Amino acid sequence: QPEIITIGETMVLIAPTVAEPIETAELFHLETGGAESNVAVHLSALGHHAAWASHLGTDAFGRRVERQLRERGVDTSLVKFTPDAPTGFYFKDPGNGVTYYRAGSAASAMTPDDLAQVPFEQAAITHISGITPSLSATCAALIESVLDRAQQSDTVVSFDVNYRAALWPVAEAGPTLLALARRANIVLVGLDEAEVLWGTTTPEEVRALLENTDFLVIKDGDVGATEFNAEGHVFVPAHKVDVVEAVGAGDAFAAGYLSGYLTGLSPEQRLSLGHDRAALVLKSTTDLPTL
Ligand code: KDG
Repeated sequence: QPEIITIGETMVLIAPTVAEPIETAELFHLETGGAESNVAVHLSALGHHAAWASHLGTDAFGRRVERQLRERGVDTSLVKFTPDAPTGFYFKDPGNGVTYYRAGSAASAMTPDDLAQVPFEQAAITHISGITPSLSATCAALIESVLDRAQQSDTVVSFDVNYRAALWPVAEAGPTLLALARRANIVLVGLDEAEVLWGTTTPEEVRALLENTDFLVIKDGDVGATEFNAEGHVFVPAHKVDVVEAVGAGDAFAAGYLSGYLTGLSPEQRLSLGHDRAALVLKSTTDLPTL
C-alpha cells in the first residue's frame, strides 16, 4: 500500500540541455514534469512507496510520462489514460520562466468522481498542490473533494501552495489558496509567494494567517526555511549552491521534508533533508536530475 499518494497534472517537459534561452539553445531534453509527480519521484528515490494519481492522454506523450515515472519507482497504478484529450506539455526557458501548452489537457478534465478508486485511507500522507485548482472548475472541485475525503480518514494532507502566475490571477488565487491551505495539515509555501498572494512580508505574518496549521513550512529561497508547529518554530538555513535553474526545487524540498516527517525525524532534520533534495535540483536544468 502506498505510504503517500500525490495527485496533480504531469506534462512532457521540453528543456534546453544547458541553461540557455529557448531562442538560441540548440539541444533540448524531453522530460517529465509535474509538481506532484516530482514529489513522488523524490520520495521513491528516498525509499518510500509513493503513488501518483492523474489522467494522461492515450498518446505517445502520455505513455512516455507514465513509463518514465514508473521507471523511477513511482506507483502509477492509479493513473488513467483518457482518449478525449491530449497530454499537456510545457517548455522551460531558462531566465524567462516557463510556457505551458496544457489548456484542455487530459488531466484538466479530472473530476471528483475520479477519486473513487484512490485509497486515501491507506496512505499516511496525501500530497496536493495549488496548481490543480487553477486548471479547471472540475479540478478545483476535485481538490475540495480530496480534502473532504481526507478529513474522514487518518491521512495527513500536505498542501504545497505552488502559485503559478501564468495560470490564474492573484485576485482569484489569493483567497482560494488561503482557504485550501487552511484545510490542510502540512502547508509548504514560499515567503515571496505568500507576499504576492497575501501581502505578508515575514514568516510570522504568514503564520498569523495560517495559525492552526499543524506544520507550516515557510521557505525563504537561499536564506532557509522555517517550520511552525504547536511547540513553536525552527529555522534551518539553506545550503550554499551555485544555482543553474530553480524550477522543481520546491518539489524536491517538499519530498525531503515529507520523507523526514514519515520517518519521524525532528523538525530541524526534516527541514535539512528538504534543503538537501532541493540542492540537487538547483544544480541542474531539469526538474528531476538523476537522484
Ligand atoms: O514545480 C515544478 C513544476 O512547476 C513543474 O514541474 C510544472 O507542474 C508544473 C506546473 O504546473 O508548473
